[in-house]
Amino acid sequence: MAVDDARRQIEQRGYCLLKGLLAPDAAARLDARARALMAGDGYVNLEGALEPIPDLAPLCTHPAIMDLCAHFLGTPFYLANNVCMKWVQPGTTTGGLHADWPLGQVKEPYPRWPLLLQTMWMLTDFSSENGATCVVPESHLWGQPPPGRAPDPREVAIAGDPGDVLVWHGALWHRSGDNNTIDRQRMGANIAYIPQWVHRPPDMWPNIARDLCRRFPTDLQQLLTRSLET
Ligand SMILES: O=C(O)CCC(=O)C(=O)O
Repeated sequence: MAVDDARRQIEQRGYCLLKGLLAPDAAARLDARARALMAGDGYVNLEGALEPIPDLAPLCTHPAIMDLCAHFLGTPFYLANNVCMKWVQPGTTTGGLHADWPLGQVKEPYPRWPLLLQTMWMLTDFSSENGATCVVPESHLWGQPPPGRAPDPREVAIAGDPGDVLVWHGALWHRSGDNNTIDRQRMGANIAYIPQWVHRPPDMWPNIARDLCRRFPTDLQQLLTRSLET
């Protein structure tokens, strides 16, 4: 998708789907690596996944994502969550509808510009059957959070292939979908970015060891400036 179309879709609908940013075999390798580190039932998160899986580094600085971050957040911008793997296992029921932090701590009506830009790298296929992220188009323009956590009749499940990336405005109402299959996993790498003027609470997401950070390319080191262990 042309960069202008991606920007326009995020402005107007609150999200866009970028196709094929990662090769399917690379997506499959990251999925396998994550699953080996994750345990539990239902919807399992691995917060701060960049530290145990440094191969996620190129996803954090992909040029198409950097362009959208610079456009919507201004420069400099920073990583917020240092990658969270999000695994929806077969038989998992719905995640609650929400808008993302720091909304909830911000006076309504919410601003039209994003306080957080979100991405979900699809490492498996995403479908309405296996728990694709569901979004309510244009809800980022409504200036408020959803009235409750129940699914919304206006929502759509964003289907995609391994290597595709869903990008959304942090005020867009969204949730993880149900996985109604008996055997199809859904794994995503969720990477969130904040503008310079939004401060990342030090205990909200895992930080990154300084030694590891120094081994990353300089553009990623810059994005991690706010996330270093003390
Ligand atoms: O896992 C998903 O599809 C949704 C993720 C989500 O709700 C979030 O990152 O805020």
